[in-house]
Amino acid sequence: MDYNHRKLEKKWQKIWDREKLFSINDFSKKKKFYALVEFPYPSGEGLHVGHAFTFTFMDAFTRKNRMEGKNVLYPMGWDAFGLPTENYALKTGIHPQIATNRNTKRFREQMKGLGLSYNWDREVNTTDPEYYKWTQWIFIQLFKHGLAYKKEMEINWCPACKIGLANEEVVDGKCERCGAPASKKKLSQWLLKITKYADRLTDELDLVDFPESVVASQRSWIGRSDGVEIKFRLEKGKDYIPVFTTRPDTIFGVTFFVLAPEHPMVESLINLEYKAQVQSYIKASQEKMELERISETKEKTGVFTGSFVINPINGKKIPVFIADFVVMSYGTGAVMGVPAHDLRDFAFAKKYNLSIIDVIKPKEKILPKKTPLVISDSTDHGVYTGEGILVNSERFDGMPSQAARKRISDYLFTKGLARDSVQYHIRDWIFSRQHYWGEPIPMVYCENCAKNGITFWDRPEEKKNKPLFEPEKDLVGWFPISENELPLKLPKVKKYEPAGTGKSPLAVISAWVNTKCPVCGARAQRETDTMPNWAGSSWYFLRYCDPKNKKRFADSKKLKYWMPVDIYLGGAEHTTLHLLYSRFWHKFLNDIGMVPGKEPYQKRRVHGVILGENGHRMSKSRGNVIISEEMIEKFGADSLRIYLNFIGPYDGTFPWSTAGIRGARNFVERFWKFVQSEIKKENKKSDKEIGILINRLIREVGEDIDSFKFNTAIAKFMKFLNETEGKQISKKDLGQVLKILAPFTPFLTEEIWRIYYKKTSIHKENWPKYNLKLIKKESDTLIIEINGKVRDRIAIETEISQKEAENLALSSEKIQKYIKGQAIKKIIFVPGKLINIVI
Ligand code: ANZ
Ligand code: ZN
Repeated sequence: MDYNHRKLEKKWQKIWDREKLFSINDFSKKKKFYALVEFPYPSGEGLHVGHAFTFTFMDAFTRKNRMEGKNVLYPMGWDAFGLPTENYALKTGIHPQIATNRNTKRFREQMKGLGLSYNWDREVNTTDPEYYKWTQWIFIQLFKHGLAYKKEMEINWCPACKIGLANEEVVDGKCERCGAPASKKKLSQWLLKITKYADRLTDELDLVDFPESVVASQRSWIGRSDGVEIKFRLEKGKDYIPVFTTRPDTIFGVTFFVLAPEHPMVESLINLEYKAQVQSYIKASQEKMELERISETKEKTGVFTGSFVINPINGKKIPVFIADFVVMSYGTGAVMGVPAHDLRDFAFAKKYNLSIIDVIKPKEKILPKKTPLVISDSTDHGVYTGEGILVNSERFDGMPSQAARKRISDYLFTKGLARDSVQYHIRDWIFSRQHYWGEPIPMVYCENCAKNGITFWDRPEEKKNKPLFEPEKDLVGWFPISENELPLKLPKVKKYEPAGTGKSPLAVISAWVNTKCPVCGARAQRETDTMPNWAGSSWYFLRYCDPKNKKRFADSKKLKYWMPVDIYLGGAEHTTLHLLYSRFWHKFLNDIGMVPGKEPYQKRRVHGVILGENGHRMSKSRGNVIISEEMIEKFGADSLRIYLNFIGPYDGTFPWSTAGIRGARNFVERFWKFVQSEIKKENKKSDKEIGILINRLIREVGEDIDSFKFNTAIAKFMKFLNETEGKQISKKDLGQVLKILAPFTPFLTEEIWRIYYKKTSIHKENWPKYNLKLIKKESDTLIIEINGKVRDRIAIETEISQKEAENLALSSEKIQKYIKGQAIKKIIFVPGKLINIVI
């Protein structure tokens, strides 16, 4: 029988579809297992081999879990809102929904071609109104609970895309999508208060199994900073201005004081003499973007106000400046300047010739007691930002900085001049986009109600519902549409171009915009912004638990059965945004009693990347994209799967290699021929050593799959084939091998299985058990070294003890020659492998 992958793979695809081989039941008595891979954006190019890489090893993993008797939820869907499809519509006039449907169809076929064993009856699509109905519904709940608000905001603006950008979409000052330099624009935006969850998003990372690098970048993105607020009194008048600092131990080193240009106290502090200068400075800084202002490398600028504050620790007079490296959105918008120990303060002090006082000395540089300490304004001054010992700090001198931090704040606490403060770098999530191809934000603005000062929470029927968080003040006139009007569908438009005025294309469809106020019935307008493409992916894992539910986003019993996701595989690029946003939504839904558990994902793993054959990232513009369909056509899905599993560790980065996939194809063919030749020999027993080899293979392949070492699993099959070719193997034993190879080459193993073994699928078989006793008897080689040099090798049983190994080694004739008359200092033993005698 020839190995014709085209015929064979098409045939099984059809049969599996017909038999609904991988569909599952909720509430089965089997142990549930929820395996999730990030759903793709269905681009027009189709599935490339990088997609195939990440999907195919997860597929092997889930197939093994299924064979072990678990009820495996392994769904797939489409994260289909977004700019590329909208831009395509702009260019071609083809409705984004039509393009999306075409692309998803192609993706689905290609995934089936690859033999991916998804629960296809649970597919979701974020652009399906039956899906985004619930995305809108969740938004309404967020609004009702005080977590969505509207604010006139200076946003990052891409003049080329004519779209507002979230901070994370601006990379090096440029639009992430098109590369044009980003500018600023004032727009009224919807924001979500992710900041209210900042503490839990940090702390509750302890509850989950995420790679350390993921935990670290989530923590640093949230940027929790524990410090103190210290009040500085104005020299004139009674007012105090608080600063936020993480280094109260440096307070004796304060030589200037800085307010953000937007600080509310600025006005009252400006001395007449300096007024003109200060005002022109404030105007200039309004033109800059926040990112530019806080950049470490940009030149620090500022102006003197003519006023002074008093340092609460020693009563010293400190000049007050206004400088735009201090931002109003962090801490208190005011900073105590310590140039000796802070880089930005240092640059500022240099520029404006302010004095620099060392107050922390690195431990090793502590000066002998009698040396007079120089209060320095010298030019050869460096900045020391580390920990050390206090100097120039009166009664705190000689104290380690960490201890001084506490002592100084305690002293100020008792005087009522300080309090603990925790700050977070994370900002509220800007949730408005001025685009067509996204979920319409289901809100209505009523001028009439706004005039009467009515908010959503003022309505009598809302009085008894207590929002989780205090709503923002300026939301008069804004109301969600009634929940039974959901989904609020995207209207048909003639043009997909953003209005360019900052409004979305929906703004020009007056029939859609004009509506009635859900509260007073007066004429009102719909919100015309749409949601960011992060919205649909923030809760899709919940919908998979119950994708067809019409009454709820998912039934609570089903959620309870399936959640949390046991393993979530995704890309490194989704570490900070998608992962944070979806954890935030899940925590909120948990707070309002809609989902079980605090965290949605129990385990996160980050997959690697397949580069183009030339070692560059695959991209259409580089022309190095390898489409999996073409590889499947040429080499077969089983060979592609073997190649991608074998290429290296799942989290590595590898260039595609056509030679590599040829090698994989050779292995597949060899295996095919091996089976063909063995299976014909009737009624035979396996050779004795085959039994041992197979037991070992079952154990090792199983362990490798469990620990995501797919490449070494494949290597073991290759070794096995080398060791077995030419020997006798029984049909039963061969069946065991087929079963454990089935997760990797589902087509080929199914073909053989259904011809020679059973009428039912191999993929419904149980994962084989191994016999530990047989493995234990297996012999191995013990390497014996003297002082790290190999001196002998002896055959042993794998699991001998150190004592046994020592006895064996010391009784070897070769070894005895070396150790004769020598003292043995140490013996190092690596079980089953090596013993090293140090003499
Ligand atoms: C005095 C000081 C001395 C500071 C020193 C640092 C080192 P993180 O760790 O990121 O929280 N800061 C506070 N509010 C600011 C604002 N609105 N704009 C710009 N900078 C601000 O940083 C905390 C430090 O950032 C604070 O501690 C403050 O400078 C500065 F040797 O206070 B520090
Ligand atoms: Zn109204």
